[in-house]
Amino acid sequence: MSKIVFITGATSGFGKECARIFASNQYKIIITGRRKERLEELKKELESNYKVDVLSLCFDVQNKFEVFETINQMADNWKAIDILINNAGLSLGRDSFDTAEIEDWETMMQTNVNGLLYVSRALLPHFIATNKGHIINVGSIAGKEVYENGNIYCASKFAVDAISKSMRIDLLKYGIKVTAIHPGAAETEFSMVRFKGDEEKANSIYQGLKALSAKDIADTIYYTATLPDHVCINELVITCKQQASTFHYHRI
Ligand code: NDP
Ligand code: 8X3
Repeated sequence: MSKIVFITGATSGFGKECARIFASNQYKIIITGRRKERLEELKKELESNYKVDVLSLCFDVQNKFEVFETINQMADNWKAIDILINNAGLSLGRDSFDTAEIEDWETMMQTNVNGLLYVSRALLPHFIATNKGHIINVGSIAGKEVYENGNIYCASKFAVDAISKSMRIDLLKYGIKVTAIHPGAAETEFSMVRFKGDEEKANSIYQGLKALSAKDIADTIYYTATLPDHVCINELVITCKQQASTFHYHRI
């Protein structure tokens, strides 16, 4: 029987590439995000290219009610989820603590932290019922080291790191594996979102770098998800070879 993977933030970047790699390996896929048209497009692509079942769920992870309602209303045949990839997230702004927009902070915390908590709790009963499952949380190198003007984005990803560690301990008794993936700079829509559509600023992040691609991260996630059942990668920090920390880059 095909395994089921539930992916948050599948309309772009890492999440979209995860959907592709799992579908190409005959998993049943649940794709989620706020942009309905993108979800529908991706569903068609996966169904047509890989002949797999795809369920598309459109919701905002910040909205606790929407998250629980949507997940509770899934048909029973979709509820036996094997893998949850908590990937939806964003950074908004790269400003000093004293001038950053408070609304940006709120959105980052509500999305990167609360959203991950809501989705995880809403799905946990299905994992617990079967005494198995794998939760893969996408953190960041920004959740390992803070950097200038990274403030609350870093805080949200430090929280993902702590939550992943806590989940691993508390869910041990249910046979649920928890893996945290912490990427460095990767070229997706991330910087366009962070800099609110300012293409020049967004592109400058990747200047002189062969940055990670969404596929690099999806391949890594797929690897961690397909190891023998008794093996659990706890966490991985992954950068391109031109990055050594949040501060040290060798740009050419
Ligand atoms: P993208 O901007 O390309 O993708 C982000 C995804 O998150 C989109 O599918 C978006 O969907 C979804 N998302 C954002 N907010 C919400 C929300 N409120 N509700 C539901 N879905 C939401 O960025 P990446 O693929 O790069 O980012 C994926 C994750 O990786 C994030 O958690 C990010 O912090 C992390 N990360 C990224 C790095 C990078 O350099 N790119 C490095 C380290 C970590 P939609 O807008 O349709 O809702
Ligand atoms: C994204 C990587 O270094 O821009 O999480 O914060 S960084």
